[in-house]
Amino acid sequence: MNTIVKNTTPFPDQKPGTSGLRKKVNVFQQAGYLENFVQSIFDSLDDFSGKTLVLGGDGRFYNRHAAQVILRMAAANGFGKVLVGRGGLLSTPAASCVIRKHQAFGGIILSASHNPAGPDGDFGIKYNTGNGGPAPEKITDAIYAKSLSISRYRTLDTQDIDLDLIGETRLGDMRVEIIDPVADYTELMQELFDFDRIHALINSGLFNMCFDAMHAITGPYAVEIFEQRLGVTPDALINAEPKEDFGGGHPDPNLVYAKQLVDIMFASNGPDFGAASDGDGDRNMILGHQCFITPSDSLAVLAANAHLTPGYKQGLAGIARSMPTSQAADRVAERLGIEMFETPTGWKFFGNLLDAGRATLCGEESFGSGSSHIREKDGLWAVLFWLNLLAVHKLSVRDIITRHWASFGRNYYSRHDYEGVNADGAGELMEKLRNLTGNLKGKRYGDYEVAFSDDFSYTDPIDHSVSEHQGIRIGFTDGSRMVFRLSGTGTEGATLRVYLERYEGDTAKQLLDAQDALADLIRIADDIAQVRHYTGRDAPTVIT
Ligand code: VG1
Ligand code: CO
Repeated sequence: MNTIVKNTTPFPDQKPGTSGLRKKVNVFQQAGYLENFVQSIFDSLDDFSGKTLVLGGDGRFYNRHAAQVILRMAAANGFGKVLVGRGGLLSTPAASCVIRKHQAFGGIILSASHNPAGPDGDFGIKYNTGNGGPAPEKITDAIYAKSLSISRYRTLDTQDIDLDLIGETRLGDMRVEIIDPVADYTELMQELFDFDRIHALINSGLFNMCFDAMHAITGPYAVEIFEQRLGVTPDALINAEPKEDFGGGHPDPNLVYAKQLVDIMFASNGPDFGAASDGDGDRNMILGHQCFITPSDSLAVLAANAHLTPGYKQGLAGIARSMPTSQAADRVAERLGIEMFETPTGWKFFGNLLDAGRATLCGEESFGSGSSHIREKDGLWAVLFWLNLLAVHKLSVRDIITRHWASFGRNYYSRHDYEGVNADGAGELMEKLRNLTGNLKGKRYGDYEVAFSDDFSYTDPIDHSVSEHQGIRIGFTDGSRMVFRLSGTGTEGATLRVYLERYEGDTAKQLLDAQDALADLIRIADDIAQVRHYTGRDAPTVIT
């Protein structure tokens, strides 16, 4: 088996976004496109010869092909060993878990997360470092720079290997070990949560749940954990069979795209607890019977109750949330007397805080929560965390959240997405807002007075790296906020995200519909940013 060096020319568009490189499948199918990016990753890393790489993905179309290409290139570039999930599969949190547990040099995850899959859908690839977390900007910038000047890549002249057979084989001088994608992850979950207690709740006859895997990667994980270990009946798992095109769906666990689950949960005789995860298994949506928990509230509830679970009974070092995430968790941190961090959007910004032991729980408003157990957000972890709390409190999901609000106050919250809008218009909107930020302070809009406004810039407290232009924030004197930013994960046009938040301390006023409670702010946001004008849209595509 010979190493071959192939000549290639750069592609100009291989800049990783919020979470790796995501493009339409047919972009990845261009000759050399995937190879260029993989070689650029390898060329950006310190010496890895003889070391171990982890490889797996969410199982979408092109996953298998890409896994074979990457294996050949890893061998030709001198890795000593690759750990691959059987079938080329690993959920994002499981990949992070495997990297850490086996002390690998790093890992490559094949996923475009919740973006639709299939030959006409999206594909994605990202690199995670030895701590199990997404590569920081220093590395993603280096990868992009390499991709712009690449002239050759290394691969092997060899056949595909069988990815479905657990065990070890060789590819050139490199060992390839095919591992059970579910085992290490399941073991970690059992260390963190009280499986006996959850098992007792599930088998009490008084509790019903429904988990929606959305035909994506969490299916096999849900079967192993919920069915085999916790005794959930098979009918409580829906869409649990992974498909290469995610069943034609959009595996984004929110009220719009997880409609089947939402309908089940809001039916008059619906289950007590419902949850869904996304394409690569790092997101979660939590529902009670006729009750939706916003991801920001979920983070606050997990933080306030963490000491009741085995994995977090020592308490939390600190909490970190992305900037647009509501300030509900800040109130919990304040009461607990622990540090609170506000980072830019994207899990990579939590890595240093977790590594330094400054933060234990992290969360994003975009249905992401996680902890120091790994370095990615973790969908099933959040579901198990909630199940553990339900088993301890013996309360309904609705009671848990209303008691939380009564104790801490409620941060009414909503995100309005304008998907696939004209990129020039969206850019102009942001540019105009950026120019406005200097002159908004003191301005009045109805009952609201602007207290501050800026383009969010973050200085990492550990390595002091600075990330600028992370979204326009407008804060009001009563603590309400609005945030505007453009998505960094889309593959078509631009997506404008508008995040809205208002605090309500009065228990009597905490049970309004979020859209009603935020109606004034929604109007003000349109007034300030001229959203309709610049997007040409009358209403958001998705409201969460
Ligand atoms: C979105 C979310 C962000 C999340 C990212 C990756 O990014 O807003 O919070 O970290 O997706 O999640 P953006 O740039 O489109 O707003 V996932 O589940 O796609 O890995
Ligand atoms: Co995801």
